Amino acid sequence: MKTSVVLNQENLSSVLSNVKVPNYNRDEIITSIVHIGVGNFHRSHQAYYTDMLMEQFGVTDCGICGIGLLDYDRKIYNILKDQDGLYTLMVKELDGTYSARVIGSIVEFIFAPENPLAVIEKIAHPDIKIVSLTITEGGYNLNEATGKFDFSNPVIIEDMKNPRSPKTVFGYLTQALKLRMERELGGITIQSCDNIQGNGDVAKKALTDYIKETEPDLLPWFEENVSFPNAMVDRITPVTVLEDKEILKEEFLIDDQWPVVSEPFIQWVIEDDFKAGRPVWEKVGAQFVENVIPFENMKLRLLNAGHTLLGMLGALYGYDTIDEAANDPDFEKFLVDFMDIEVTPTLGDLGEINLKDYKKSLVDRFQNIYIKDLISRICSESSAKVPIFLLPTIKDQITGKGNISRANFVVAAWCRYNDGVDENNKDYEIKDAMSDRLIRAAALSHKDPVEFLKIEPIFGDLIENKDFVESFTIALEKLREKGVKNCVQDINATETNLS
Ligand code: CS2
Repeated sequence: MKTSVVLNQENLSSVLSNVKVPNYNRDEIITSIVHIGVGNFHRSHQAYYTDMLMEQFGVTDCGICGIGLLDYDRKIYNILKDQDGLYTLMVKELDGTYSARVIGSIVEFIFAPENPLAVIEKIAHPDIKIVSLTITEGGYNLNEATGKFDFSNPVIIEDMKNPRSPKTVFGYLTQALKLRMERELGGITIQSCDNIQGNGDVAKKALTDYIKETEPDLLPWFEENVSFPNAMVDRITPVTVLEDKEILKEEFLIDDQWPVVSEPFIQWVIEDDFKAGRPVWEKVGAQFVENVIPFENMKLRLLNAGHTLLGMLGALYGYDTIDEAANDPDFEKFLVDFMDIEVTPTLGDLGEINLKDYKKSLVDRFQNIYIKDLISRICSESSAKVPIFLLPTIKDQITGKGNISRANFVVAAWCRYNDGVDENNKDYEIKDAMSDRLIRAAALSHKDPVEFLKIEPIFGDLIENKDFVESFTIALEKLREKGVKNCVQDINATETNLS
């Protein structure tokens, strides 16, 4: 029996030939990108694109330095340290087989809680051209309803008191940018890779607010020298499970402590606004466009909201994975109608994009039985996701006097989800930064559904819209009484105006 090899630089030459490994000299790579938030998504997406550039085009000046900001990041830091920054990307192909590739583009890693000054110095290094971010939808610290930076957040208060040992991305960036200004270094790009409408604009807004309050003298330099391109990012990247690690060990003879698994599909559409230049990611499939907003709109409102829809409905019904929910014919019809009747009218002109094909491809991706994307992943942190993925559709449909029964039902399902128990009486955990408030509001909603809509940072003034409130109330009461399946079937059977 063949034995597996522990993944590290030295062992790369012993890796089986059916696995692609970095053939470039990693010691020669110059780091020009600092990435904050090295989660699975970064590893299946940006780090992969960058690895392809190094491998196929011999580009040597776009190495990535990963930064772990949170205590939670200690695990990935330790693992990547043990593995010399290497990890395996396992793509689950459409026929259920895996293909494996060792990614080498992360050439450095700093664990911020252990060494905050090293992070500030790194971002202020003259070679650094881009600071990219995957800090999650909720990480931008803006109140969803008001759009204002939340200065009451305890970690922000801490950062304002201790600027030299920050904890948040805003504290770090502000200190590092200040150094760059003092050292008269050139401009830099801050590149958000999170699922947010206008993610670059949002990052800019949040950081501007923070700088205004804490280092106002930095503002003129900041406005002149820092750019924030918007981007649409896409690749479904489920949580890595033990079985993935075992398959990698048995089939590919690689012993990797934390491989990353993804679907084959990948997309990255970016506004070409980089202050200090950028890698030629277009050579490996990224698209550079002038205005990315329509792409973002389409992806967030169809894919991400579609995920939330399947996640919430599926969770209540007792499914564990997105493919189970998406292959349930009732939920599939509900999803397709939601996309066609409620989202499509809000998307405006999408130029060249063939929306029909795009929507069809989404259903196929959701239904891929090999991906096994956990519903618990999709439903986590919904308080940050729903206002971005779903509520804009409701607001636009209200304005355009369109149908909102499905989107509204998903909001009701989300409220019901926060009861913490599915329709088979099985408990699950509500993983959400706002879990206490959500659970309390869901409990109160048994008496009066409107209680849930009173969560101001999420719903803002939507509560003032009579039609929305009324249809939410009916949907929630009916859901609790008849169960998700019956309600979905009823909605599926209704006549709907496709105008
Ligand atoms: C998901 C996304 O977190 C979620 O709710 O919708 O992580 C989704 O899988 C990615 O955006 C796909 O690109």
